[in-house]
Amino acid sequence: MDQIKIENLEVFAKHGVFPEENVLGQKFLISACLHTDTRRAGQTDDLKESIHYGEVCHFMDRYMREHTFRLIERAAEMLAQELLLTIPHLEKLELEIKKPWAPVGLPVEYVSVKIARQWHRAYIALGSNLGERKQYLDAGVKALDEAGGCSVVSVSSWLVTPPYGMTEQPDFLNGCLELKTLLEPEELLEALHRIEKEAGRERTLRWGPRTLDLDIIFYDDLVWESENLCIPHVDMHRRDFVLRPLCEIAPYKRHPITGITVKEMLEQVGEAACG
Ligand code: A4P
Ligand code: MG
Repeated sequence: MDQIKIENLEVFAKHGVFPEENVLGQKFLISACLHTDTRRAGQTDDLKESIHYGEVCHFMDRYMREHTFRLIERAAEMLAQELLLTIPHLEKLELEIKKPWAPVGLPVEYVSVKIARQWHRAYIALGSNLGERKQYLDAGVKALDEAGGCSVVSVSSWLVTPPYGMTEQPDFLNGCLELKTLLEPEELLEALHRIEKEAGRERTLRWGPRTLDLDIIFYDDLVWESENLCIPHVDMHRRDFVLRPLCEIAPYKRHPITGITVKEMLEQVGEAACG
């Protein structure tokens, strides 16, 4: 990814732990490294294909002046999030906020916080086999699109599938979607649980009937295992009801452990079922 850099933009703002800092204000220096693909702009000479660094400077200046935070950690977190949400073509950024007049009572050139934040791509499997199944899935898509720091990129069709695992239950309606998100994996899982709960989901039986089930299938090329979360989803490569809709929106996405594409995994599941 290419980079556009802004070094030491000077802003007068009122962030700090001491009340005087919130009243009097002081100087901050902001540096940002914007990761984006500049190739189209390089070929066409068209600013709309790139990031307008002047606009970014004014955005950062305005945001820092119009808000007051105690910590520069918080200022950096919020500013990075707002930039990623607002600036077209911005995929990732490194942001440093320096505080040259920090009240430490000793001679120091500056103190600073530097963070890196980016958009992530996740694939989410949706399933429902109770009540108005289509409405639950549609509501799940809408809720995810409206969740903070999330934007739905594409959605598969909804497919009717026979129950897998516990077979004595109604047929499912299943689908998959691609999500652009600023949330970290555990935060995304929390958001999914909140949306399932809003759909009236009750966790009684494992693999049992549910109004709405939302599982993380992939998150970038992350391989992650913790007590609550396993990415990629442990059983996805065996599940026709995940692979078929996923193949509609991401046939060439590779499993980060096996290197096998979704399309190939789907073919393997079909062969296993046949023989
Ligand atoms: N968890 C771990 N990894 C993940 C992940 N990648 N995404 C944990 C989401 N959750 C993950 O899930 C149990 C716990 O798994 C979560 O609390 C989370 O911390 P759950 O949704 O509470 O319970 P569950 O869904 O009953 O269990 P499980 O094992 O997730 O079941 P599945 O895998 O969701 O299977 N047949 C058809 N045709 N279509 C279906 O959609 N779904 C199931 C449920 C069974 N048969 C089906 C279908
Ligand atoms: Mg689940």
